[in-house]
Amino acid sequence: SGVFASNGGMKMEKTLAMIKPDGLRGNYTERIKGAIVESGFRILEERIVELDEDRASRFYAEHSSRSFFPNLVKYMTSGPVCIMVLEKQNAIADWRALIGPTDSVKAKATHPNSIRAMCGLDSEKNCVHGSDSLLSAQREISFFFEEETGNIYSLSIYNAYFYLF
Ligand code: IDP
Repeated sequence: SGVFASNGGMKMEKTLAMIKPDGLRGNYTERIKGAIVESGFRILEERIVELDEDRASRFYAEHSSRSFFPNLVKYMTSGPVCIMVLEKQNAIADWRALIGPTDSVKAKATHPNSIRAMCGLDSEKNCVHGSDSLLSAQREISFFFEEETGNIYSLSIYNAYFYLF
């Protein structure tokens, strides 16, 4: 019985977390990272990047036909963002739960302990991002950690390489 389902059936997962420009500007980074660590996530990677219009548009390509898209791209290019890869059992759903609903006003009303309730402003400026599925998590992690550097290796191989050299 120690071999199967010793973790209640939940899988070890990686997800992409981002502190958006308003989060960095508002000095929420340390509080957000505190909440991340207290909730049992390991921060595997962390990097500050500035998105240009092209990369922000590609990151949010699925919303390109929405009326809020031009403003979303402006917002996401208004300053640096902090990209993190988080690991934990059930990381994808648990990180989404910790950040709270998209609309920060709703977050304050219904999820007062969420990160968006703590530092978000409205339905656009909601201070953090989290992958919404396994497929998005894989796409978004490689968007920032493989595509940009041209690195074709998995994160674990990348980390092992770092460890060895
Ligand atoms: P999510 O970030 O909670 O997954 P999505 O629906 O994927 O929410 O939207 C992506 C981002 O686009 C949101 O985090 C927010 O910054 C922005 N956004 C979403 N809906 C609206 C809206 O109705 N008005 C303005 N901005 C929005």
